[in-house]
Amino acid sequence: MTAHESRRRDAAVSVAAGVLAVAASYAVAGATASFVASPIDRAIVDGTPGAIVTFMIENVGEPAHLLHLGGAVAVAVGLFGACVFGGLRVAHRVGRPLGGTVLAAGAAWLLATGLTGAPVSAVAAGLSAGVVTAAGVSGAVPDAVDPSRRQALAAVAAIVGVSGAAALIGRNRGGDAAPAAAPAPGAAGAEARLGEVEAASLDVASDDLHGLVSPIDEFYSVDIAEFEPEIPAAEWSLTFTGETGSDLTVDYDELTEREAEHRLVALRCVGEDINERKLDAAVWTGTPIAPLIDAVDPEGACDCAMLRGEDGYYVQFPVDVLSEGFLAWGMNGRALPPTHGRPVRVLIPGHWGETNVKWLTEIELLETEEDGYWEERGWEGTGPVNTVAKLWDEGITDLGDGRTELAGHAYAGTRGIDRVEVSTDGGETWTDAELSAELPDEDAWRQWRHVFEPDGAHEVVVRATDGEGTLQPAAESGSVPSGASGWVSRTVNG
Ligand SMILES: Nc1nc2c(c(=O)[nH]1)N[C@H]1C(S)=C(S)[C@@H](COP(=O)(O)O)O[C@H]1N2
Ligand SMILES: [Mo]
Repeated sequence: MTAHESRRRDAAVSVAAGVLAVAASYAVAGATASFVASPIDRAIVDGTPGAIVTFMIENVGEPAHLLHLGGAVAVAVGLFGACVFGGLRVAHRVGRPLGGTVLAAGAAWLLATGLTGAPVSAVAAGLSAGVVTAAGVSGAVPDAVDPSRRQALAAVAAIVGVSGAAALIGRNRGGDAAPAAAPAPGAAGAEARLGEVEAASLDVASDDLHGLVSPIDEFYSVDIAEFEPEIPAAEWSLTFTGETGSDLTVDYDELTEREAEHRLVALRCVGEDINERKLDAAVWTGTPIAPLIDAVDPEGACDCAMLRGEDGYYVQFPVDVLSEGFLAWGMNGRALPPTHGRPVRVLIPGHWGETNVKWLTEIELLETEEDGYWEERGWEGTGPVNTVAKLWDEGITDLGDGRTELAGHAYAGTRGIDRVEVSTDGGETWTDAELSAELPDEDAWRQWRHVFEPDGAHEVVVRATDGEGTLQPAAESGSVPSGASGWVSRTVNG
């Protein structure tokens, strides 16, 4: 083999090794922050200019994730491949096969540890890099430039097979697939409260439309990071920093020993379209944040705080608003699921979803106002939510007797909902919908229901009036920068 051929062969083996190292890392870490592509993905997302992020959210939507994710995986493959290429070169040029193998494995392990800060799961990437280098050195890997295609194909098939297996293993780890959450501290009270709230739900005909409590696996989720942080409760703490009169750090045990409350709280993302489904509610278990704020005695001139999550997310808003907040460790009677901020998140009554920081680890009291993650990207989503009444597909049910049931949810944050009206003639005439009972929770939503006898196609419009008597504005606007407005209107029976 000429020197040139040998280099090409090493390059091919290195790409294969890069793929395997990334696959092995995924098999061990799953879709978590310990997966080697995770920090790269975050760097890509953080480095993308805000205007592009907003353009992608508006025009590409969810599939845009695949773009940065694919880029992150490709970069990871390149980096681990480079470790192996270095090892192979040392083995061939200097004639030190063992040295080259150890070098490749060590470099890959160091790289994975450096990227993720998780030395134990980094062993997977280091080991697979070492194994492939050893195979490449010993000649056990088919010559990639050899015309013997069968061997090359077999190698590709093996890589695809191993990666596929790794993907399957990884999917069952971490992220949403983490072991079903244990009951949260104070869960007994949560179960009772959950029962009460469910009993207050309207009895709608549709099986697919949930009531006042969104099931955990249907609750929407918005993350800036593709891979969620994993923080064992025993290692979690919340620290108050910055302009404080006295410092304070609370750990999980100290927090959950405080008096627990079980609140029905709805969340709504400022980025959703008027009838989208980024609005949900759960019964959250937690404790008010006000006593902690009092204890730290904020002194900053702006009376504002920057909240930070372990995933690198940050958002800033007034201390007064924060003082109304609730630190939650339970959701619908279970420990907080990974996707929703395990072990602890904050819930800010009545403000847009972005203020509800998940994996909350730091609250910095500021001297002057600063932009949060989304505000740096052009959003203005730290204020109170807009009023909305929804009519989703699953809320439209043909009752089979000539009647159609329309049902949905309405939300206006802490203003509450007083009334939902339905028009079946495009807004000419309006009828009051039936409403679910009003609950004591300050940031709850309500359900509405209206049955009518359709006669051909109907233009159905719904609108809510909040607890202050203000009708949901009819003027339509998109979600950027401060939330969608207008009335939900759709053709039924058409
Ligand atoms: N740490 C962290 N907190 C976060 C986010 C995030 O990406 N990271 N997303 C925010 C946004 S934009 C919304 S709408 C809500 C969604 O909460 P959920 O995923 O539990 O529904 O979380 C907020 N808190
Ligand atoms: Mo959001």
